Amino acid sequence: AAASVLLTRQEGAVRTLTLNRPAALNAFTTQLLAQLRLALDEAANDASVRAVVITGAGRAFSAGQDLSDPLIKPEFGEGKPAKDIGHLLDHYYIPLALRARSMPVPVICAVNGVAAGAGANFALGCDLVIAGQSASFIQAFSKIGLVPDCGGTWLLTRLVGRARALQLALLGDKLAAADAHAMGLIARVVPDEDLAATAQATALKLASMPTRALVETRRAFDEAMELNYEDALKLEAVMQSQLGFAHDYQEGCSAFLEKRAPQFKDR
Ligand code: T3D
Repeated sequence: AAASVLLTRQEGAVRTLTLNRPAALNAFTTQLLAQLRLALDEAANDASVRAVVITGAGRAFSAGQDLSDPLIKPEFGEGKPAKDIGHLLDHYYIPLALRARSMPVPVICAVNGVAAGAGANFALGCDLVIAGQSASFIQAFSKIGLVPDCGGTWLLTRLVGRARALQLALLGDKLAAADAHAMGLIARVVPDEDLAATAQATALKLASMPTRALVETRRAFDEAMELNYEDALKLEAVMQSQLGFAHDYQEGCSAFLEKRAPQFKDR
């Protein structure tokens, strides 16, 4: 039987999803995009999962859209077949990006090699991006006549500012992991041989923490980017009010005062 294009495993409360089309540098076919979204749905709906790690098999994280994938909605112009990329985004990339960004648990992307096009931007949308030292990021879109998608326009401008976002997106040059880290695009760079263990240890640590508060932190940061200062302060108050009645806050305080390790369980 053909190997699955997405591998799933779980260690403790950490679910790891591995893109598995190494011969094509884990380029996204509609099949892989659908399976990744389904796997995230399953992780979201499984109470035993408290953190997710996404990584790639082989020497790449993902080369982005598989440019040889069969047309998903053929249209014909000037006598030759064309594909409606907007349709591809509407039905595959947008639901996937929204699914990842709204996971009820933290999502770590372990970037093990090149991340190009939608592969780069899918990674950058995750909560923590940890890269191996030989990893790289390429906004490949301009080279084939497209704009950054899979959240690139929103993510890049916010992560590194307009000037550097445009430099990356217009030139489409390969950005080394160390440079991506230095400009604030990603959280951390580690030696290649330490990547999997670092991602796993970070995920296990997050999985032992107050999951609901972590996820509300992500949501607060995303919403705050669209709010003025006073409205951000008020959103913090609404969230604190809700979290303050939850189990994990009581447990966190009790454990601190009793000088013992907390047992968090909200999700
Ligand atoms: O449909 C649409 O267009 C919608 C678009 C949606 C969003 C996007 O993601 S657009 C961006 C798409 N991605 C790219 O343009 C990147 C294309 N790939 C590359 O530029 C290079 O492969 C890399 C810089 C990523 C890596 O270069 P290198 O030299 O390390 O590897 P390689 O030799 O180019 O690739 C190895 C194999 O993977 C090769 O196959 P082969 O010759 O061994 O049979 C290559 O064709 C294949 N591959 C790499 N990227 C893709 C791919 N096959 C299909 N689609 C790819 N994107």
